[in-house]
Amino acid sequence: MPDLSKPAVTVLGLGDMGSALARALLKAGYPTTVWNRTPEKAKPLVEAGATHAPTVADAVTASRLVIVCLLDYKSVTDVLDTARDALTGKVLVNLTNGTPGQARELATRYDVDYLDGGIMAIPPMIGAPPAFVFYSGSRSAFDTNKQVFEAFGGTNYVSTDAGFAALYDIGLLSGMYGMFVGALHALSLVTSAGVPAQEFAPLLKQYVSAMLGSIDGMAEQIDKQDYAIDVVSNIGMQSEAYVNLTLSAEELGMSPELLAPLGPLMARRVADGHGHEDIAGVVEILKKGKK
Ligand code: FVH
Repeated sequence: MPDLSKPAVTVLGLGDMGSALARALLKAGYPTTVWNRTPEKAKPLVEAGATHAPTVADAVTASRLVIVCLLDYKSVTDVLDTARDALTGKVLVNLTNGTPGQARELATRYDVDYLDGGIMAIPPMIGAPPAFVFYSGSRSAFDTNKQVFEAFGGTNYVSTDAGFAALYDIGLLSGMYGMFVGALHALSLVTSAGVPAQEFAPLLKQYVSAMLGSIDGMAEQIDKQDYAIDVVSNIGMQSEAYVNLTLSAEELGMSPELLAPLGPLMARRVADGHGHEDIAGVVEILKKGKK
């Protein structure tokens, strides 16, 4: 049963993530109204105590706090444009994945108190401590509703700039996909040579975990724009060794295309006279864009 002393919350979008968010709100006792393009997806939530609204405008009208979690920004504006008037004066929290620029645009599209969010969890994690969400945008909207957001997991407010939650989200996803790139290449390499992936995986995890500490040193060098501080393995040496990653893949008849892009970037840095410095200096090439 919802606790009527708690603020009402509306959730627009009942995909895997929207449903998990609505379920967490219900579990925490918040009176929850839900809407989804395909209304059948509301059924299990209604059985768990949610109210189903037939239209977006009805759903928005039901609560001061409106949370939207749809596939992409196009679906968000398609849905919210149908309820412009009803949105006026509401707190709108957008937890849809997008770019910082998209978040900033959405922040000014409607007459709302806007918060953007980046969910750092998969749906089954929602509601438990390892899950957390980056928030940015209206500080007062965050402070007023922080307790509600705690139903989803940890809260991390990063900036009044609405684009920053997406920035931090994409930053962490970049690290995750970088790890996936290395792991997929490594497992492809060893299995091409007949070594079972499951036999090699513990070694991979042990080595990658040990290397994680190097992120702190890189961050210091990048902030100081000094890639000669505490150099352990200079990029000149690493650039030569990196060629062997591609050659080994080719010897085994596998494609080196996942890992290949870093090689020419390292070689450029060496050619520019930075061979004695650390690999972190590659960011200086990346930050200049595609020149
Ligand atoms: N699931 C995950 O692991 C990740 C974790 C981190 C955050 N992401 C982002 O969360 C957004 C929603 O993801 P999702 O997992 O809920 O996605 P789906 O299960 O595919 O549900 C998509 C919902 O969007 C609705 N929808 C799509 N297009 C439209 C449209 N043109 N108009 C109205 N609604 C639309 C869809 O409706 P329906 O198909 O059920 O009718 C679902 O409600 C996403 O940004 C992730 O990147 C998830």
